[in-house]
Amino acid sequence: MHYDVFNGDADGIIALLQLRLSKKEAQPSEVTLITGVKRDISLLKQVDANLATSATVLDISLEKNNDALVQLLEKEVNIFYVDHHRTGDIPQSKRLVSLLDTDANTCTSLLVNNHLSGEFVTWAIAAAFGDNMQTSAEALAKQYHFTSAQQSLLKELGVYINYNGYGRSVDDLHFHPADLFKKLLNYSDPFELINEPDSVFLQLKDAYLADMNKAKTAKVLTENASFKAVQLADEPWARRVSGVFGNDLANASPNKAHAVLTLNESTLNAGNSYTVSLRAPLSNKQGAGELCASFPTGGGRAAAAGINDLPQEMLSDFFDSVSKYYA
Ligand SMILES: [Mn+2]
Repeated sequence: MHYDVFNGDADGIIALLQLRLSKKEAQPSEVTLITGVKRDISLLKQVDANLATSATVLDISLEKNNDALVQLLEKEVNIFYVDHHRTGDIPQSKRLVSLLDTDANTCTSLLVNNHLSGEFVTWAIAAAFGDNMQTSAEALAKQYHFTSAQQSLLKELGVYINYNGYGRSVDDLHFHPADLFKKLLNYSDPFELINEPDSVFLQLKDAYLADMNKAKTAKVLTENASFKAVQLADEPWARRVSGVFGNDLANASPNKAHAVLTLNESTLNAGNSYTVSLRAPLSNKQGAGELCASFPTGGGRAAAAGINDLPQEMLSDFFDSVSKYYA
């Protein structure tokens, strides 16, 4: 049994899409898909080490999946691992083939695109836009002579697929990421999907625009020259839109760091806490991962990171350390 393990965002879904559409890759006959909401990155432990003979792992931090990876390798499971998040120590094994690059301007779909020598570059461009890698996406689009109208459509597609990955649980999402992947697998050319009436593209677009419209009412918690933090309601629409809304804020003020916070439902015996998504300034893509990792339940990449459960009493500490870091 082969397992495809992938992040439920645009980058994870489209990385797998390129591999499964490919005529260059040997395709597994029997596959189990493992994915989840974008934040759910401890996915590798869901692979059944007794059933698995091989696994493809995409767009989830090796550091966060190290234990499960080591166990699978010990059980002689062959692993193909492609990712751009923090790696931590990389296990040495002849059963592990990896493409790992933590450069802030690359993403898993771009690494897969290189691996496939551009076989599905149109999809890769959409994924890079979806992961908010504007510069890399535009450079690749230019290299392949896409018009600016085509670029905007691919950007929309990437943003909408990415938007679908955000939520506390898959119940918040419009499509389960595994279902969305299966739908997209019908299109080797994303423009075919974009031009189809009543397509998934249009369904996601309508939902995205409705949620973004609501997000414009977000409360500003703090704002200074280097940092802005806003709070969204604890409702499914807000949990869905938080990530892409953060990208929008970042694009509007490229020299500022941005945080989007949503209040978590208080758990029994616990005070209020926040889910935090932090983006480094686009002009200075560093530090976000370390800043978040210095708080309990935090982590991520240099350019974009998060904290799953920031206690209310640490809020001002967090604001201070982010403002100071980027000042
Ligand atoms: Mn990614």
